[in-house]
Amino acid sequence: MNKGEWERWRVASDPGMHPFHVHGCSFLVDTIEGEAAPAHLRGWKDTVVVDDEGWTEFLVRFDYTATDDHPYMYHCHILEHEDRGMMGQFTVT
Ligand SMILES: [Cu+2]
Repeated sequence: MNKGEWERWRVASDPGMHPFHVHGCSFLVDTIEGEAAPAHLRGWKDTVVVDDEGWTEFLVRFDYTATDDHPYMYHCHILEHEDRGMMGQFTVT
């Protein structure tokens, strides 16, 4: 991912509720299953709930470098889900 550039991320859910969290940024929820985000989900977020096999899209930008030695993470905030693999890392250059 390139520092200072906006990206549109789409996060989809399997059954269940998943509070999806990204490190190193705040983001703007744009759409939920193609519909404009409701008022209570607008504004800067670092976590968004995705559930019931739904999906959401948000706009994200990273203003700080994250290296292979110190990458950022994204993950579900439910510990059991993290432990089962709902977690990843990425760099910003
Ligand atoms: Cu989860």
